[in-house]
Amino acid sequence: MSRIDDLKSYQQLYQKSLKESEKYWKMVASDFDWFKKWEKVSSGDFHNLEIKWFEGGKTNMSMNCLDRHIKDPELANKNAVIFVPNDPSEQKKEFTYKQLYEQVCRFSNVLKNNGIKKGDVVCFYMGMTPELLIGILACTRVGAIHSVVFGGFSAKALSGRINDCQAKMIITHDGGLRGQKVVPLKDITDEAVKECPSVSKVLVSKRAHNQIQFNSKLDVWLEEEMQKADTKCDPEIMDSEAPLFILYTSGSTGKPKGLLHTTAGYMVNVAHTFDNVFQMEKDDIYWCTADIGWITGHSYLTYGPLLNGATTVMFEGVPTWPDAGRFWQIVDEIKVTHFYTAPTAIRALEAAGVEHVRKHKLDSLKVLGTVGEPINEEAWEWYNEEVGKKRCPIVDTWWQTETGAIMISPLAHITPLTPSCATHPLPGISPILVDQEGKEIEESVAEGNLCITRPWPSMARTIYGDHERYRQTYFSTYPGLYFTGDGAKRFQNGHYRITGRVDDVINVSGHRIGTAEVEDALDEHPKVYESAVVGYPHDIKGQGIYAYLICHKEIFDNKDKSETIEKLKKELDEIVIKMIGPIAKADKIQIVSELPKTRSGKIMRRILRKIAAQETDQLGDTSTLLNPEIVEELIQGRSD
Ligand code: 7RM
Repeated sequence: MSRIDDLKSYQQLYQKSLKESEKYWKMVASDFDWFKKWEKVSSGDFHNLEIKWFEGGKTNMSMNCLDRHIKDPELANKNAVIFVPNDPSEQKKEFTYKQLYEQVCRFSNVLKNNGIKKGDVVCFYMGMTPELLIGILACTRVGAIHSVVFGGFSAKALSGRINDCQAKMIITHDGGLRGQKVVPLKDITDEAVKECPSVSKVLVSKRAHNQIQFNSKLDVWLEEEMQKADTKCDPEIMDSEAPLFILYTSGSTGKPKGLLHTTAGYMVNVAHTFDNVFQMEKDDIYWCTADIGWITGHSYLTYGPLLNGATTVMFEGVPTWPDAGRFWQIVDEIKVTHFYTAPTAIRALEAAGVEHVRKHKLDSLKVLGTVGEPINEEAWEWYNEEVGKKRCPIVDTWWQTETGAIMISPLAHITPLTPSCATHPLPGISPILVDQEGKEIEESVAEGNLCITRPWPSMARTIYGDHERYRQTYFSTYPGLYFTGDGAKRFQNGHYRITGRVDDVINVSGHRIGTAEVEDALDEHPKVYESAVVGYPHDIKGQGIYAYLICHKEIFDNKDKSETIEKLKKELDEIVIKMIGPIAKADKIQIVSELPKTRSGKIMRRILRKIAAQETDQLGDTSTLLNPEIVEELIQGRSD
C-alpha cells in the first residue's frame, strides 16, 4: 500500500507527487481493481479544461468498494457499515462487507428492473438510513449517475435540481426521522415531482410509517422490489471518465451548480486521502457525522472508508436528541476510534454544557477530525481537551464539493499541529496564494486568495450541462489557476490556515449558502423591493445570515415596532423555507431606506458586512459611494 507513515516520507512523497506526478498516481492507482488498465495517467489543464485522469482505463466503483474486499474471507466478514438509528432504543444494524455486497447487488437489480440504464440519473431524497448508502453504491454498480439532495431542502429546491439533471427516478422515504421530528419526505417529493416531467418512477422506502399518498402510476415500494430482486449483479464496465455523481452546491451567483464527478480519479484520490489523513488500523471504527446529502457524506462516510475496507458508522439522528450527549454515548457504545464532524456541531455541544461530554469515557477515541468551515481556536481547544482528552490528534481538513477529496490537512499522528490550521497540502495538490491582481505571493509568510495551480484526480470535471459556467466560476478570476473562493494565511513552516470565503457565499453551520439565492427568495415577498444578504460572525453557526431590506412604505414607517418586524420575519421565513429550506432563513433583518451603492450601481457589500459584524470602526473608505449619507442610518438601525 502507498500510505505515508512519517513526516519524512510525507515530504518525499509530496515532492514526488508533483515532480513525478504520473509515476506517483500510477503507484496509487495500482492498489485498485481494473477491468482494463489506463493508457494515460493524466491530461488536460486549467486553460483547455479538458481534464482527464486514467484515460482508457475501465473500472467500477462498487466493485472496488465491495467485490475487491470480499475475496478476502476475513474482510468479507468484517463490518462495513454500522447503522445507528435515530431512536436510541431501536436496535443498531450491522452489515458485513459480504452482506453489504448482497444488498447492493439486490438494489442494483431493483434499479435495472425499474428501467434504469447506464448513464441515467437517479435522484435520492432520503433520510440517513442504509438504503441511501446502498442505493448510491448500486447506482455506481449499474453505471447510473446519482444525485443526492439533502433531506432538508424544500420541494422547490428538489424539483429545481431534478429538472437540471433530468433525473429519471427519485428514491425517497415515507418520512425521515430526526430527533422527535418526522420530515415528510414523500409529501415533499410528491409536490416536487408534479413539476418534473423527466421522472417516471418514485421508489419509496418505509421508515417513519407516516401517512402518505401512494400514487400507483408512479410509486413503487422499495422493500417489495428488494425482496423480489436477485442477490447477484455484475458490475458494469465503466470508463475512467464516466460520470459517477452530480452534487449541487451554492455559489456566489445564480442557481446552485451541479458539480460532476467522474469515476477513476475520484475513486483513487478519495481512497488515498482517507488512508493518509485518518491513518486507520485494522479493527478501528470510523464515524463521520455528515449527511450523505453533502460531499463529506459522499467522500468520507461512504466511498473513502469502503474503498479502504474500513468500518463506517452511519447515524440517522441529530446531535442534541434525546440530549446533547448523544454523540458521546454512541462513541462509547460502539467504541468509535475515529470521529469526524463539523466545527458548528462542536460549538453547539460545547454550549450545551460540559457535563454531557464528561458523563462519557470516550477512551476508544484515537483521532478527531473537523471539516466544513474554519474552526476557531476556542472550539479547537475544547474538542482537544474535552473530547480527545489531549490524547488525539485533530485533523482539520480543508476541501470543497468541487475538489472531491481533502486538499489541505494534517496526517493523523504524523503532522505537528497548530490549533485552527489545516496545515499542509496532500499529495498532488499545489496551493498558492495570490493577491487581488492575481499575482502569486512568493513570501513564505503571507495572506491572500487560495488557488490551486494544477489539476488533481478528484476534481469536478464540469458543472453539469454548463461547461462555460464552470470556466467562468473557477478559472476566469485568475486565468490558469483554480480559484477556491477562500482566503488563507501561510506561515513560516509552509502551513496554511483557511480564513473563510472571500466571495458572496455564506457558510452557515458548515452549509454553503449563496447570498444571491437568499436574496431571490426574500425578493419574492410582495412588500420587499430589494434585499442584500451578508454573513456575520455567529457563536454557534460560524456565520449567521443578515438581511438588509428595502420595503414598502407601510413597513418602513413602522419599522421600529416589534410586531411589524416579527410579522415580516415570519412571512420571510416561510418564503425561504419554501424556496430553499430552513437552513437559509435569515437570522437578522433590518429595514433600510437605501442600500450603499457605488456609482456603477453595485451594492457595496463590504460595508454591509462590517455593519452586520458590528465592526463599524473599520468601515474603510465610503467616499466612493453614490449615497455616503446612508451609512449612518444603517449603523443606527442595526439589528442586534
Ligand atoms: C467539505 C466541504 C466548502 C467550503 C470551503 C471553505 C469551507 C471546508 C474547511 C473550510 C476552513 C476547513 N465542502 N471549509 N473545510 N474552511 N477550514 N477545514 O465543506 O463545498 O460544502 O464547502 O467550506 O470555505 O470553500 S463544501
